[in-house]
Amino acid sequence: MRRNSIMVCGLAAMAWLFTGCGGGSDTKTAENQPAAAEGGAVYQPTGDEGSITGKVAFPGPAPKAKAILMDADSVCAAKHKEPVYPEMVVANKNATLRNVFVHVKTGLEGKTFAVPSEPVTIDQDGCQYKPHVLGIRAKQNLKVVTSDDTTHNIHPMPKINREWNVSQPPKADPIIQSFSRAEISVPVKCNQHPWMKAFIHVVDNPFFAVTGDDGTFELKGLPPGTYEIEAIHEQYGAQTMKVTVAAKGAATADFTYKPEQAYQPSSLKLMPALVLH
Ligand SMILES: [Cu+2]
Repeated sequence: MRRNSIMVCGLAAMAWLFTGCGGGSDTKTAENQPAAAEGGAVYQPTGDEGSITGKVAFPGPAPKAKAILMDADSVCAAKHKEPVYPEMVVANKNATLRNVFVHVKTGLEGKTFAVPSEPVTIDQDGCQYKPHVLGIRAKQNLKVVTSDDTTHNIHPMPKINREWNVSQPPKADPIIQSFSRAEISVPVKCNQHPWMKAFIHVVDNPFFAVTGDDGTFELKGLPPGTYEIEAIHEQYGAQTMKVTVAAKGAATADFTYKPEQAYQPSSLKLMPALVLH
């Protein structure tokens, strides 16, 4: 009997521990606070910092996309006079690619950077996420707002962070959440509207950018050093490049994605290099 009761207590203690780790209110509060960087002194600029700029080229025409059918929710449909296309592949007029997340993947080991107290905002507007791709620091607040007169249910699906989904009716207060660990490519969906998709990239340094309508990016304030820069696109995957930033230097990192890569990923190695006109 005695042995059994010890086991029960042990199990209860374990259950308590797991609850405490996984989703207890204490943990939740801690996660929602902007935190100072962990693991040592925060990096102090020396005046020698440099930058990396680049462009993400996208030669050739973008694959044709079907317009999104929003008829399932008349509020969503009514907000658009023009057809709305998925943002999976958005080619710019200057033959560049939008929504590519570029960041420093390696080279900053041993350095820590303060987490901004300002949140990163994602809006649900016209039943689309704005922005479609965003970068955020681990432990930085994510502020979810809505501009729609319909209820959304935002649902990020991380692999190593805590998964959550929160319903947000029209005019509701912003939802404040955060991700405790760095994790690239966290898919986000809306449980109400299956076409709503976004990607959140959670990183542990401030050197990241998302390409806009000119396909360029800039990573400023980098300590001198050699870095592995990674570009990530939801359809075309990841590419990396080694870049050295000299003291007060301005380095370049240009990437290229080809439209056909998205649809034949398994045969890429067998294909000769394609020339696009
Ligand atoms: Cu929604």
